[in-house]
Amino acid sequence: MDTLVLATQYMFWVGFVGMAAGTLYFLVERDSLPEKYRSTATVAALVTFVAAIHYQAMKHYVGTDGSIDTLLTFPTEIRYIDWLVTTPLLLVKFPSLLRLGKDEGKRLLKNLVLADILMIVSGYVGETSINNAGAATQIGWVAFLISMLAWVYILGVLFTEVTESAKAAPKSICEGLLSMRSFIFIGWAIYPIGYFLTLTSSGGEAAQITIVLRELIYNIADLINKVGFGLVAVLAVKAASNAKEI
Ligand code: RET
Repeated sequence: MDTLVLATQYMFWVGFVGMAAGTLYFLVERDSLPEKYRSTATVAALVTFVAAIHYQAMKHYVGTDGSIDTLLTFPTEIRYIDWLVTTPLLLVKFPSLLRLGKDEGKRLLKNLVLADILMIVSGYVGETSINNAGAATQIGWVAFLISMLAWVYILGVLFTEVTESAKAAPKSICEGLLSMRSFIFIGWAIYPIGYFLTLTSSGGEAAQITIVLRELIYNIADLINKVGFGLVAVLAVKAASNAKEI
């Protein structure tokens, strides 16, 4: 238990350092990409930079003293503000790498971002209600379902429309887009698992532990989905440029 609390507290630290290091890497790599594709690295750096600021704040709130009371005061609103800003930025990378026509790109982005905002806002409403009650709530369940539906919609768009257009992109970019699609499918699935843990708890100390575990899971998922996802996108552009496909 103490170890779990400490591990979660230190993962806020590791999250901060990882996001800061990711930002530096994406900015340094940016200039080595073909000009038309540099925005991919810029957006990746923006995502990790915004996250680094939020992790800096969160790590300050949750402390490093191994005490569960300190950790349970973590600010859910900062976590969700971070997601509200960073997830649309992650989704922007799809139309930008596909290099779609203006109208087509705009429409695709609009659908993805609206569903994404619904997913995050609904998750926030559910999670704060669970935190306040210290256990599962009805609002928590309804919000979970709405959020899940929005995520499934995003996956639907990625597996149909985006996959179709990806086939027309240069080979390395297409491969990168398909891996990025897997991040949204597998990497993003980690978040509802974390949330679900708190939905199945009935209160008391056990419920507090699920909240701590949920935050640990979110921290690990964030590193994968922000730094890992950015790396895949940037390396795909590099590979395409090295192979003279773009
Ligand atoms: C919530 C609520 C329960 C249902 C679902 C959720 C999804 C959260 C996701 C968050 C992704 C965050 C990322 C941040 C990185 O920048 C809100 C936990 C489906 C998918 C990728």
